[in-house]
Amino acid sequence: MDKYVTIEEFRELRKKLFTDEHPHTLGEYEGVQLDSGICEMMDELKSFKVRADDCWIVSYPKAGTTWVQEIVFCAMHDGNLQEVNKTHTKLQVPFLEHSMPEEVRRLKNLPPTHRIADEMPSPRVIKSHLPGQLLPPQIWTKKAKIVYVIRNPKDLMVSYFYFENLLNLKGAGLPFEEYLEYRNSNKASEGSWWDHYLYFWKRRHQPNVLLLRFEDLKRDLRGNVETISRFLGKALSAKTLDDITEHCSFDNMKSNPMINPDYLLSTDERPGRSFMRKGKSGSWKTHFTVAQNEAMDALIKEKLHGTGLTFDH
Ligand code: PPS
Repeated sequence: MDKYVTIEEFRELRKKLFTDEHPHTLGEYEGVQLDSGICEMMDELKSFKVRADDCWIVSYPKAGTTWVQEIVFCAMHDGNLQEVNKTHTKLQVPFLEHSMPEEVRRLKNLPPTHRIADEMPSPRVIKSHLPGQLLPPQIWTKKAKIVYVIRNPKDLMVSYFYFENLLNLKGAGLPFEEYLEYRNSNKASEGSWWDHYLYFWKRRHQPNVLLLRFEDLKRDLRGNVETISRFLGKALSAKTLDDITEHCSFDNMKSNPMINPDYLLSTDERPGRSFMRKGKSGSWKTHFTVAQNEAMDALIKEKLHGTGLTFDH
């Protein structure tokens, strides 16, 4: 993407989004709520040409996408961190369905993201938050590698709550109680987290799928860096695995201007308002009331009953 825009230009274009002129609105595509702009692209995305040597990072938002994406990108580049740090990760890893509105892109002749991805050399790392059934069908016939990330849905709620407020998305401004109701309904963007999770949970044993948990990355980052590298067919040295682990620690990712999305997304610069917010497991404990926790437990039980998918407390 850096062939089309510099980091500064991207930042300037991005400032125009989610304002009164370009508010964040949702539409519906095949029964799933998505950003209106994404709905308009969806028919075209179905014929997106997937390559067998792609690695896709797929997730429900706020599950740990950026973290896993960075590990994958580093491993794909054999741990060459100089190469990895050359430009911002957001310009190196196309976010398949996410393009700025045409009138904004036109200011810099920036094509939609999927067309830029079409031109990128192999091997590509591609990010998507689309639910499995809406991903380009070739992802299954070409057997591209897919790393799918899940996170305790309670922490996902907290992280998404702050994110929607940070970027002025559809759910911004709602009190936490109402936000929980919104995000736990089919009216939320990207559909319900449980449908999203279960699509990949059911496919987790397919050889081209690696399902990871945010909580496991927190417990053992080095081990997960190794698992991801092996999945990508990379036999990296212990030193390289150590370096990637260090590069992908929360503090390093937050302080690395080529990773932390704050600058690119033109987020609110007040202290404490950051994409890289806390990076912890269990944040929900300081946000949920006892009643909210009970309601969420009941929902998790109802939606995941009989699937084998559970979450630590
Ligand atoms: S997005 O917008 O969907 O791409 O967001 P996503 O990247 O999926 O999730 C953002 C949350 O992941 C946390 N994060 C990390 N945690 C620990 N270590 C590292 N290295 C790391 N990188 C990102 C980020 O802080 C968000 O979680 P919260 O709980 O809001 O802090």
